[in-house]
Amino acid sequence: MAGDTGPVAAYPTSAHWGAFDVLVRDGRVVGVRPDPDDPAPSPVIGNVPDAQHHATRVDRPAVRRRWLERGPGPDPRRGGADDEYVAVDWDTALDLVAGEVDRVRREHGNAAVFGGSYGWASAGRFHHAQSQLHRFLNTVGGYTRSVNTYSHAAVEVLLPHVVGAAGTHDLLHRPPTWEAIAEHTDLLVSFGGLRTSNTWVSSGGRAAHTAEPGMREAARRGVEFVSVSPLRDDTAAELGARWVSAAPGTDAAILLALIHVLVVEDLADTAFLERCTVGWPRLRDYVLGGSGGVPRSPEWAAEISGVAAGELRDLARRMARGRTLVNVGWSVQRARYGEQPLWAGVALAACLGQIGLPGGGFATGYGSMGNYGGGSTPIALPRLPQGRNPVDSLIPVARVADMLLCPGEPFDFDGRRLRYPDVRLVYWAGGNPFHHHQDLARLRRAFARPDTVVVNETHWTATARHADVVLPVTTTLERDDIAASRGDLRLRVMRRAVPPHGAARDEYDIFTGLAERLGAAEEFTGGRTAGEWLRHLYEEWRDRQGRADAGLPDFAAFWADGGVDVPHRVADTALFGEFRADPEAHPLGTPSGRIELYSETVAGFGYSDCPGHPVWLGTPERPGSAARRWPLTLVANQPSERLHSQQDMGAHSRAGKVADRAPVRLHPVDAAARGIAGGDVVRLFNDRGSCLAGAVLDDGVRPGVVQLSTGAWFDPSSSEVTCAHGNPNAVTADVGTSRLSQGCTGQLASVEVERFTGAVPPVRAFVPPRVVERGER
Ligand SMILES: Nc1nc2c(c(=O)[nH]1)N[C@H]1C(S)=C(S)[C@@H](COP(=O)(O)OP(=O)(O)OC[C@H]3O[C@@H](n4cnc5c(=O)[nH]c(N)nc54)[C@H](O)[C@@H]3O)O[C@H]1N2
Ligand SMILES: Nc1nc2c(c(=O)[nH]1)N[C@H]1C(S)=C(S)[C@@H](COP(=O)(O)OP(=O)(O)OC[C@H]3O[C@@H](n4cnc5c(=O)[nH]c(N)nc54)[C@H](O)[C@@H]3O)O[C@H]1N2
Ligand SMILES: [Mo]
Repeated sequence: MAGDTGPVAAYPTSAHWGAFDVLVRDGRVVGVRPDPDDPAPSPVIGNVPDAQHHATRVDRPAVRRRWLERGPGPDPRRGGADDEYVAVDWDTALDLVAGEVDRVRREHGNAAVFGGSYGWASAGRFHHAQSQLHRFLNTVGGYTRSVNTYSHAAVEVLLPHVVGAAGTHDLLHRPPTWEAIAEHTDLLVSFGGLRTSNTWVSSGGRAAHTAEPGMREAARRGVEFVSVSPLRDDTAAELGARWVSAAPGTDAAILLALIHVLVVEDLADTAFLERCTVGWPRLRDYVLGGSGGVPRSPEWAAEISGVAAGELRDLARRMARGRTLVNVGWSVQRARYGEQPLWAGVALAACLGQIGLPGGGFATGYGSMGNYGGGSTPIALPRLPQGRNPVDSLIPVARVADMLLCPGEPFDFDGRRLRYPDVRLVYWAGGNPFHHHQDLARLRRAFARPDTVVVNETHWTATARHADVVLPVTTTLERDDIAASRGDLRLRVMRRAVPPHGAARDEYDIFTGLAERLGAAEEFTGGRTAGEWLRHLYEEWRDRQGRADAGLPDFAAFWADGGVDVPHRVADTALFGEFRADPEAHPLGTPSGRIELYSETVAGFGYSDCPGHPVWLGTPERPGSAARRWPLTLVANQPSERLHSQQDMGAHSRAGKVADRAPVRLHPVDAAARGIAGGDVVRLFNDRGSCLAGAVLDDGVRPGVVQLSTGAWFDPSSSEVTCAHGNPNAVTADVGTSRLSQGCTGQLASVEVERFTGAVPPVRAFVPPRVVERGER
């Protein structure tokens, strides 16, 4: 991939999509090459060279002209197509931001500063944008924070009620490895598939991609796979999985029907249920249709899910025959009522009686993240300490638009009734809410509300274009850092490969500059330079490994070697093994100490959208007449072309576009009914918004379903559609999973699709905004 003149140097580095070498000539990135030790490198690395030097890199601090001229205040035109920026020098920019932080904290208190700032940013343990921002804000009095993730908020909030906090942690971080699955598991049933491209990614970057080879080896050794999903290619063809094509959002019904079969055919492990769970009689009663309810039979579930009753019956019997692992992927809970399939999945695994046996029971994350099933390392990775936040104001992360639109209003969250703070200053570093949030037209109205929006960014994303002050940040290729993800095999050096782009600065330097202006420099820096921090974080991590690892190299040797293998790897554990063996001696962290198939706590909250045991609450989006108006279900899953919105201008991402836009896949029958041909520009729409996309016909998509992955850069420049480029969040609903978790529900939405017959607008997402010199018009 390198050019053909001049000497090329290779710099090993790391990104969330893996370890690779950057090829550099004359200070420019000219190519990439996979790490030779990576058994299954990801093509996403192909986006790096274009993104590094793209026209959308922010090269100077920039201030929105209207904010500069009018001062802080709500502005309905924030992010408008006519917005113009004025370039300023760093001192001016830092004076403006520090002055505004100071004004807001004095006039409104620190809770008026939102530093929730969710997002994946980049790999690198020290220059991690959110950690830097949080540490800075904590030194100047604190901020309103966000809790939990867009990824799996229902896992984080519901499962502690079901299996305890430590049990939830273990489910997320110590599930059976792929090797254990190959050895012990007969059948892996995955709700939400096992998408290979999702395993290319691990937060923090992984030394080697082990999931794809792990799955393949498990299949070779005879593990059978069942993939319950609306897409055939959610599981790689070579695994030979049985595809159970199911209507999206109906997993809870399917799971309840599988339980029904186990009960009526006397296949449920009642000894396990009695010994290790509470609430089974109530759940059994519900499933059987007691107290005037409906029996949750395969026939009942077939109507809802489109999966034949016979197929469900066979599946339940097969599950009971051998060692079975039930995986509920994160997509399944990233929808309205997302708690239900999770809880029903635990209940099904409990009925099978295999929780705590090697390679059996329940899991949540295979096929969602690359490090899941890749082993664990119990000692935490190096991490920049964030200090203490003296402000107690918080929101569930996906309620950001509600917070900005409804200050002072109450909301429910996990049994608590909280109020939204009155936020005046939004500070975002390392995330792209105009990628990740739902109902982007509504988010634009929300971003009009605060007095000031500050964004640190490498690129002119849609979020940067909604900011009043944009501070240019270095990419990982422009700074020294240390990389690893949870459970990683190796801690790796990320050495600076190229000089900073334009005037871009490291986050650490930016926040040091702000802290100096606010009298908190000493507290923020701890008296260390960035280089001293790297050494300190490494040495502290090495100390934590303990005596047995006195052989770990010191920092200088680690840096010179380019990395060190992470010690104390736990290759395998039988998840919940001790609990299973003796639930009295090793109780779970639930009120009963057992798996709660009925939770008095959750029932006590009185939430109709998340009652005391798993139930079927209906399809996620708008039944009845709305369902007839928007008859197709949009699956807005993760893109195989990139990570979220990052590097969408890169070569691998561009290669996936159709008619310049994000590809939308639909079944040929649905396409024919609408006169749509492959390659057409189509419009996806509902009453919330619309976006254009390029049609791809594929019979591996379930009829009635359309699939448009996330991450096309939001392009609101056309007056005819909400997004001209194909960002699915133009049409998704901004509503929580339930009052319990308030999680992101972006995975599914009801839509209609038509051939776009108007004049097709150009995609303008990759044209940076106008930035003028001060005084220039
Ligand atoms: N419809 C729908 N929406 C979804 C989902 C879905 O399934 N469906 N999934 C959701 C999920 S699970 C997630 S995790 C979110 C992801 O949403 P995000 O994490 O917000 O998405 P990214 O595109 O990774 O945004 C990271 C941003 O950080 C910037 N960046 C990179 N490095 C640095 C740095 O060093 N400093 C600074 N300041 N910035 C940096 C990048 O340029 C990029 O703009 O999306 C969610 N949105
Ligand atoms: N290449 C790449 N990999 C990624 C990411 C990325 O942006 N790019 N993002 C990473 C992040 S932050 C996260 S949180 C994980 C997310 O991991 P997941 O949530 O597991 O990933 P998704 O791709 O959103 O969904 C997986 C599949 O679930 C299926 N599905 C959707 N709805 C339903 C349903 O109701 N029922 C059933 N049975 N199946 C359904 C869809 O067909 C979809 O392809 O992925 C990570 N991996
Ligand atoms: Mo995520």
